[in-house]
Amino acid sequence: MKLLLVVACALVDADNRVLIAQRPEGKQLAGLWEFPGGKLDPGERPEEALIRELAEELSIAVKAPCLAPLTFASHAYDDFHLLMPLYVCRKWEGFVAPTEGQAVKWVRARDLRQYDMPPADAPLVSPLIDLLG
Ligand code: 9L3
Ligand code: MG
Repeated sequence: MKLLLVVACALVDADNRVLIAQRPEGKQLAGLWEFPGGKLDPGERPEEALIRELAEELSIAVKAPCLAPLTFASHAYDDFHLLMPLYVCRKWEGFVAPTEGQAVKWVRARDLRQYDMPPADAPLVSPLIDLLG
């Protein structure tokens, strides 16, 4: 099975809330709430992909994504195996402005379970609650 590498980010604001984005209509998994991110371009390092994806999707410039992923999602879809590190980031420049028409929300970690998430993202919630309370 093909391995797909995707990066995701838990953006955390000053009130310890985490940003989730709703996948737009027309995309796979439309309507589900995810941690923003996307596929690595060929040869790209994960941290570079994270900075690029958040600039493209949310118009922000991430500064110093934490050095190591908090955890990894690993999920086998029908046609590919998704491996996705989750980075935590508290520093960025600019204001979050979604560029793909996606809805976004700032949510306390413990409230994340109230949102329907892709199967890869849902298991990332527990480690985030452990980190953020
Ligand atoms: N995906 C799952 N959870 C996420 C992200 C950013 C992506 N938090 C999955 C959805 C798609 C694949 O990874 O199957 C590629 O993502 P995109 O490029 O369609 O956003
Ligand atoms: Mg994306």
